[in-house]
Amino acid sequence: MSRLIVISNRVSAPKAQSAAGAQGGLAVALSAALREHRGIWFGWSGKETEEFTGHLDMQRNEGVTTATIDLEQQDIDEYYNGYANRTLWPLFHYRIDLTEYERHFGSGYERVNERFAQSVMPLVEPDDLVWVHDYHLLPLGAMLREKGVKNRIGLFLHIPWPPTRLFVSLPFHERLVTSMLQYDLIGFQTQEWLESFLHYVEKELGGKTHPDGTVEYKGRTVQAKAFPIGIDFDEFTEGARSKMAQDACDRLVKSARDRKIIIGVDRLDYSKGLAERFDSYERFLSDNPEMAGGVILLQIAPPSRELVASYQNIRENLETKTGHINGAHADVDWVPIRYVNRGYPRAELAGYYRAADIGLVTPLRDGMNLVAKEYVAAQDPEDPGVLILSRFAGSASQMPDALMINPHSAEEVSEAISRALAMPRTERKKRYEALMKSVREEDVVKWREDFVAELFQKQRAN
Ligand code: ADQ
Repeated sequence: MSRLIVISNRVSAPKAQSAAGAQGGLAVALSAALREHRGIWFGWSGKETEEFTGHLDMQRNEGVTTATIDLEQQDIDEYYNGYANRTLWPLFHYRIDLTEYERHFGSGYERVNERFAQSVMPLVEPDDLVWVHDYHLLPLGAMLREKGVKNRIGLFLHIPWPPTRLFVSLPFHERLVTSMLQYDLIGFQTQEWLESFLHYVEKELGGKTHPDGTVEYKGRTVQAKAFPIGIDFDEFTEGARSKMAQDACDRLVKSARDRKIIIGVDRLDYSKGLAERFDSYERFLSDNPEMAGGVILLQIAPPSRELVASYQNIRENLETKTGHINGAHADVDWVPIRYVNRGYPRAELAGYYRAADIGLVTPLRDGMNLVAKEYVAAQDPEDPGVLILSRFAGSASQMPDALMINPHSAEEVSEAISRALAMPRTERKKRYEALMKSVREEDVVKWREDFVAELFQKQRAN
């Protein structure tokens, strides 16, 4: 079995995972793969240093070796808060209105990718499989090739790939994608993002693409393919059966006092459609005055990327909206929105999902969206809640039995809430069972096994 080197912006060591308790299944799944492959996880430590030295901090925790580097303040500003989160993230989520194009962000991004390449090089042995993650590191494969790395290198993009017409608004877009064509395998979450990528390669670069996702470009052959990510089903359902989950469920149900519960769980990010969700909920309250005092929206939204202005704006906007909706509709014994800005251990979160009659997942654009899958996995099979899901989430293509909505239409979301609240148990169970089948079968273990197996089949470069 080849050794695996996983490279991502941040590294999540197993110890840190259990301490924080709020880590996603992705970290758990990658750790499991690294253990099996005796691999190494390389990335930024999250720490700042006066002057970049490339010093590798190697640690071994619970069978996983991690190697991290520290970055300079300027690196963090330009690469992480700059190009990754002010340029690529909004652009890839179709928000060119929020996309900032600063030349020094681009040069910082290249510099840090170069630093990653330089630092990880000594760790790479000839037969290792190298697996790079996400939009922070798109040109890394090409930089490794320039340094003579002939290993099989794959990239998985966790976020959408935008339509060509939007993507070309990025200065130097050709350079970015040409560098990506140095990977052997490029994975996307869904067929839709894969097709957008192939369209770009064909129309803008003049590459030749085939229906199976093979790309031919200047004598190189690259495989592009969809690998929909899932949750760590076993770990999540085990947590959902724990005492912590049961206690959380009881606590929420008790505090709701027979009211219907709608739950939303999202990082505080404009791509998640939170403002639109709150507006839709208000629409529901206005359209259904008889529901006053009968329903609660619990929105759990831990802050993220707080150094980026658009994230500060969304936080302020949601605080204002919550105040406004609660002010307009609340009564002495009822507050329509409970808005909570913190993270919870996964088992506790599972309990909250289970207590909720509706899971409201309304991103405007999302690579996949694991919350939709977690909500389903946490339900009581005998009395499951209803998932309302945005058609613009990657997960929509795998979850056709959710109530599918357009998150921009408050009317549509409001109607879906009414429909979900009135849905007979037989229909809820039928939908739940169909959804559960895909959540169980297409889990994170399958995702990584499929990706690694596909990468393993590729030939080493000559
Ligand atoms: P995210 O944009 O972070 O991920 P998502 O897939 O929904 O989005 O995953 C969020 C994770 O964070 C979930 O596991 C959720 O349980 C957890 N989480 C959120 N709020 C929490 C809280 N308050 N407490 C504890 N945990 C919380 C990116 C892409 C997605 C893609 C994933 C994986 O944007 O589209 O699905 O990567 O590839």
